Amino acid sequence: MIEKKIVGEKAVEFIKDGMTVGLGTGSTVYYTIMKLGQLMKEGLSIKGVPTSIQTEQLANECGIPLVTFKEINHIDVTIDGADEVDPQLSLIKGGGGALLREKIIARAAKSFIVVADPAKMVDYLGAFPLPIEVVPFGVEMTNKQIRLLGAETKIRSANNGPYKSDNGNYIIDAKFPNILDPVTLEQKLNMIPGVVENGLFNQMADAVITLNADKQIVVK
Ligand code: ABF
Repeated sequence: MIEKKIVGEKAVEFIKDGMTVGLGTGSTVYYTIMKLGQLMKEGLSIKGVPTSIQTEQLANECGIPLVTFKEINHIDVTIDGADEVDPQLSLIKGGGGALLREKIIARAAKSFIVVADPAKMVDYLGAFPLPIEVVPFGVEMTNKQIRLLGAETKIRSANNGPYKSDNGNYIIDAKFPNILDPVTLEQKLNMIPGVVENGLFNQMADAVITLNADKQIVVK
């Protein structure tokens, strides 16, 4: 999709020589990482912190050296995609299953930049089922507790049973009606025993790169 390439590649303008960069996961930030790989061949020097095993492999292929939190105190800029973005720049993330590492790496960054094709821009969050990472133990009970908050839920499945995140956990996809108060919902979900993290990213994004109706790049 050309929109993903345009916004993904635009994000490299936020990266300066010598930075430590949080590398997101998904089909939009793919283009950011590919472009960073190209720029490194032309002399840019950065280090990356990957949000998933998939991104770790891509960064290796692109020649981006990787570091862990043992070696750094902070990340300069994290760039990542989103499944939905509302007008306050609250996000739903985790469609790709990497939300926990994505949130840790977004929080660790001085600046968090989101790359989102226009289809991701919504008035209210919630049409996209909210991904929630849960520990396998007691998943049936955790699922019930999430439903009590008003969601229809599904334990995400893969080919051979439940989908497993890079952290060995399950993902519950929770379809809420329009999420009018994402801040409160994020907190309520994380108070349920068994929930590790949820895909609501509130008051975290510093900027969102997208396209307007005339297909022009806009930074919100
Ligand atoms: C990741 O990539 C996820 O949090 C989200 O599910 C996805 C974004 O979608 P896309 O693949 O369209 O960039 O950031």
